[in-house]
Amino acid sequence: RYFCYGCLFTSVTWTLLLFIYFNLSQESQPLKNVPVKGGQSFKYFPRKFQPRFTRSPSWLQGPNQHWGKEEGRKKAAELSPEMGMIFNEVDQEVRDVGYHKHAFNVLISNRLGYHRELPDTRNTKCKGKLYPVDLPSASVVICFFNEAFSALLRTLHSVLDRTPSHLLHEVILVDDNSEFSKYYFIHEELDAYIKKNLPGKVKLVRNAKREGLIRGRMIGASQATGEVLVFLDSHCEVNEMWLQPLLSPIKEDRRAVVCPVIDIISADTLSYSSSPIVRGGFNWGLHFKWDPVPLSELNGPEGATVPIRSPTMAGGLFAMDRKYFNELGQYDSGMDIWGGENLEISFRIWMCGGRLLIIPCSRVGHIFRKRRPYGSPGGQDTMAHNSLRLAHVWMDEYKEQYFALRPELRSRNYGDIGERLAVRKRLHCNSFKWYLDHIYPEMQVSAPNAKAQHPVFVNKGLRRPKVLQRGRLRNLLTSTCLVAQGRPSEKAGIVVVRDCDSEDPEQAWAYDEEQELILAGLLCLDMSETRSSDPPRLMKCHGSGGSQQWTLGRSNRLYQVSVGQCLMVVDPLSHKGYVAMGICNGSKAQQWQLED
Ligand code: LR7
Ligand code: MN
Repeated sequence: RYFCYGCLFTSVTWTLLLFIYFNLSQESQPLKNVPVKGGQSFKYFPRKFQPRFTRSPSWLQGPNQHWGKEEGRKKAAELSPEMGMIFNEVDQEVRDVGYHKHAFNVLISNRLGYHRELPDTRNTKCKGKLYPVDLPSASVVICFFNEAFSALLRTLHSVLDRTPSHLLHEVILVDDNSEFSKYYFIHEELDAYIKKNLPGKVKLVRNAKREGLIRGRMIGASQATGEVLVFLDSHCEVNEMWLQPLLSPIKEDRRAVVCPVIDIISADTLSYSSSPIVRGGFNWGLHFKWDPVPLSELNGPEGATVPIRSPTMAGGLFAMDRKYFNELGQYDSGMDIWGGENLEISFRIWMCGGRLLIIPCSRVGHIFRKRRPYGSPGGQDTMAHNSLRLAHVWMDEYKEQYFALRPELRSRNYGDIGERLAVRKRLHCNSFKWYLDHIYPEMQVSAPNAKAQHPVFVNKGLRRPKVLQRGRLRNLLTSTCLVAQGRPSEKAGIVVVRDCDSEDPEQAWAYDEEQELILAGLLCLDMSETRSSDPPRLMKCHGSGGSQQWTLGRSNRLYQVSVGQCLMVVDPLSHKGYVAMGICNGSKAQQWQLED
């Protein structure tokens, strides 16, 4: 009998090929159809558009083909609303995967690059202030998990660009065991970038397992050797003269813990805008919230430029003497991933002899997202776990206020808090009642507060933006008009085109200075932030741009800012009148006129 060498060769080759195929396709597998909250699936692009096997896709790294460096360097406030325009499938993929993975517009972030000018949002009186030259040196600690490369690099470069080098001792980046992904982050690449471009002051450490931002910061702090620790989130941009006003009160009093004013970087447009001056509070659900600053704090000849006492901090951005941070008990290392540590450190600072201040002359921008794009490794509610620990250590009898709102947590296990109770004892801290009486007298006991407030809406009041133009919105190809499908109501609904009727009040659109399109004086034309394949719909106006921001521009196109596409009639011959978003191409189906 003879052996079939041909058969052996064929089967070995096939096995090998199959093996290689499965291994290589593994990486893109989970990205193809990722479940999102609410049970729907998020469809990615067909595999041929996925830049497979490239370790360094060009679009992860700074501006891409249509926007050069110069465009990105322009002042944030003057950014063209078309910065997010989608030209091809790669742009589309960057945008959609970016929103899914990061909950902000990564396409625009990449196009901005790593450096940009920012509007100086300080009160003019701040600009004349002088600070001592011999301030303590700072170690900036930035902890991150799965951060978008361009956002992280812009954070880092903004610090390097805007900090006098004698004050910047070092920057410590703590990679909290970010997952390997060609879509957002490759640790080795960041390492290589730093070694090549930023030797010296920037140090990168990587956690062997995911620790969460609380232990992550403790790890960063333990490596630091500067006199002051400055913590930042990984999607910030520091503004002009940001550090000196923070260091100066610490030099005067080592027990002063200071926060900059947190300016707003829009998650949809990346535009940078000034935040009103507010201070930190909390509610009995143990959620952080912003409060107006009491007049008593703002008085004095210098007005809104002097430090403001704040009952709590938002958590991400603050500076503190390094030795004092250690003396005061760092953080509670029994807290996981995200949440609660900001109230814990705030209570601890005030109750144990320190002061927590907001410094109006120091400005740092932060990308505010509508949701957190990651969970905890085991899916636990870490906010509840962490809040429970803080309530048991710091809140004395007032923890009952929390349990009244969260009765299910009363019997829940929160681990060992012995070390934290020892900290409280060692530092001879005041009671929680003392804190409420002296630091947060505004807090209502027993009447639980409302939900946490987003800073964007604070002080915005009831001002309605000015209407610039009114009329029907007619499509130039079909000569039909954009209306609500069914009656416009408080509920979300899609829009379609129907025969124009100049008498019909439900075809009346208003275009205002915030670039909103409002139908029948009631609802705004809105695009879902995550899926540009969804049709546009009518929603309650939220007043913060992005998904409700449209430009009525060149060649009559109706361009949607956060989606990067143009509104078009889908099938001009059909009576259904469906409209959708599509890549802007100037065709008649994409031309609209706002007319009487
Ligand atoms: O497992 C994780 N590991 C991390 O390193 C989870 C997160 N992180 C990093 C993350 O990459 C980011 O740099 O930790 C940082 C904060 O996480 P975000 O940006 O997802 O959270 P956030 O901005 O909603 O968080 C606010 O509340 C948190 C409570 O734990 C922290 O205190 C954040 O620092 C804080 N951010 C701010 O205060 C910025 C202003 C926001 C407001 C109000
Ligand atoms: Mn953040």
